[in-house]
Formats: sequence, structure tokens, C-alpha cells
Amino acid sequence: MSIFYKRIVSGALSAHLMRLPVLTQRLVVSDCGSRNPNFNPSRTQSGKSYNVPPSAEFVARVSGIATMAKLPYRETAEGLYAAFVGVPIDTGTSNRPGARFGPRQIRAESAMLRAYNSWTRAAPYESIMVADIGDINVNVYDLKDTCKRIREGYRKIVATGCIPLTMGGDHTIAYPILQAVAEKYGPVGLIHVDAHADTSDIVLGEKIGHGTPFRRCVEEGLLDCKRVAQIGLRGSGYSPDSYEWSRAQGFRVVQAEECWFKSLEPLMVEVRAQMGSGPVYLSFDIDALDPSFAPGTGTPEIAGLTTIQGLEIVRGCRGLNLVGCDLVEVSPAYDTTGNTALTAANLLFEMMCVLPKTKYYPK
Ligand SMILES: [Mn+2]
Repeated sequence: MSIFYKRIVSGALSAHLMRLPVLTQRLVVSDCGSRNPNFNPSRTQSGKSYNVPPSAEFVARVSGIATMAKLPYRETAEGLYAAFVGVPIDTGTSNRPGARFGPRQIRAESAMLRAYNSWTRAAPYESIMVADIGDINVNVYDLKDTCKRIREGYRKIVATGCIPLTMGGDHTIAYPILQAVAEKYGPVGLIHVDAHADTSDIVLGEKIGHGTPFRRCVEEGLLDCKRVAQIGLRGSGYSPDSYEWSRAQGFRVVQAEECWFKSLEPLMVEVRAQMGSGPVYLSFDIDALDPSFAPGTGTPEIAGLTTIQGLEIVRGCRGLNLVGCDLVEVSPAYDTTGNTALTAANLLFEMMCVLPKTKYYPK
């Protein structure tokens, strides 16, 4: 069954604030022509319209085609302020495979997402046009060709001015995405949340893989290295100072141990100052979180960030000039509870909530 829906937001927002999600939702069920009994046409007069997911108050969460956040599917990024995009690969993975199924599982678990951010009071669907534009058509037999396909796909997305919110896929994808992003915006700042620096040079004779993307990005001048922060790094290393290369480039490295037992809000004040007003890309590897929170991933490391700290990092990006975000390395086969993909879906929602034009209600 296909369900298409669109809500038109009234111009007089404040008057209908609490009632909008119910009263202005428009729903058409294509196979039987029935209508949402709660749809009220008198609430739809407006100059502006945005895509809004159907509320689970009226449409069963488990119904419909599983798009991200139950948003409409669109063929292209044209006319969108931001777009959820899947990049289903795991051919760059060094250990457990399965991240190619990440986008599908994140979409499935995203059925729990509602329209508003209850703590920050962000109202993305009242202020920005967002849709799910499907997946990049990757080549599962050839990683280099896959990178080319990603780069070309993202060139088209960013050419429209749309902000990509990417569902990975292993971390290799950040390299071709940043090639496209930097082509448009110039060298970008990077907030990289991860258990690993992903700055290896050559692994098993290969330059492309999920352990090398940020080395390649630096080599190609895609990053403004003084505006790079790597947060959550940990685990055993190949040398006493695993992050020497990162620091030598001018990156700020925040090891996981520096985050233990703390709120990361003060850290994010410093990170925002470091990023300034220039373009920033946020790349969030789910393995930054402790495996007790997010076990479904390819290269887990113990003693990582909490889910709460992950939220603090993403919420701490509010006010930055974000030009793209990704959430990578969800491997559903190792995620028996679905919690990893659920966490990923929520982090992507939070990323949408901190995009520059997202509206906030006063707290
Ligand atoms: Mn990574």
C-alpha cells in the first residue's frame, strides 16, 4: 500500500501551535481513496508548505513504505532544503560486514520519530522542506566505482543547495561525499565523532577503505584542518600515539577518556568557537557510542560515549553553518534489538533539528 501525504502549514502558526500536527495533516491513501477523518481543510490556507510525516495518532507506524522518518520519497533533491540519502555499502569494511543494510534498518526504526523535538523545541517540519531521496546506486563489486558514483550523486544533490543527511553505509562514503561538498563550498570544517581517527594511509595495499577517508580528504585539500575536531577516539593502537598524524594536521583530538563521566556541553562550546561561521560537515560514526548502546556496528570499541553524550554533540552543533551530515556504520546483523538503528534514526533527526534554518519555539 502506498501512502502519500503532505501537510500545509498555516500562516498563523502561533494560534494553532499545539493543534497543527493533528489538524493540518493531509493524507491520501492511493489504493482505496480513503481520507484521514481528522483532515480539516480549513487549516491548510498558507503561503508555505512543507513535508510532514503522518502522525502515529492517525496512521499506524508499521504501515506504508519505509522512508526515513516516514517522509515522502522524492526522486531528486530539487526544491529540498535537506534530504535523507542512503549509501548502502560495506565493501570498505575491515571487520564485520553488514553496513550495506544500515539505511534500510534506520528507515525501519525511524517509524518511531515524531515531528517535534521535545527538549530543544525544534520544529523542523514547520520551517524546512525535507524528503527521503532514496539511495545512491552503488556498485557492490567495485569500491572505487562506488566512490565515483557517490561523488557524482552528491554533486547533483549539493548543486541544488540541498543539505544531505546521509545514512551509511561504512565510513568510506565520507570521502566521496566530502569531495562533492568541498567542490561546492571549498574546504570545510569537520566534526568527526568516531571511535577511530579513520586517517590510515594504506591498508592491505589499498588507499580506499573505511579506515582511510579523512587521510584522503586532507591530501586533496577538502578540509580546513584548523577547523577539524575528532571526538570519541579510543581503543588499542598501532603505536603509542595513535592520533599523532591528526594532531600534526592541526585537528583537535578529543579522546573518549577525556569525555568519560562528563557532560559534553562545555566541549561543544569550544568546538563551536573552533568551527566559527564557515561551512561545517558533521560525520558521526555510530561506533563512537559504547557498544552497550550501539552494538550493531563493524568495528566496536569498548568504553565509548553514551547515547546522551551523542545527543549533546549533535545538539551542540546548533548555530553552525552545517552543509552536510552523515550517520555511518550501522550494521543491523549485529543489532539484535534494533537499538543501534533506532539510535541512528534519532541522531539523524537531531541533525535535521540543528540545520541552520530549522525553527525553534522558545523554551
Ligand atoms: Mn569511522
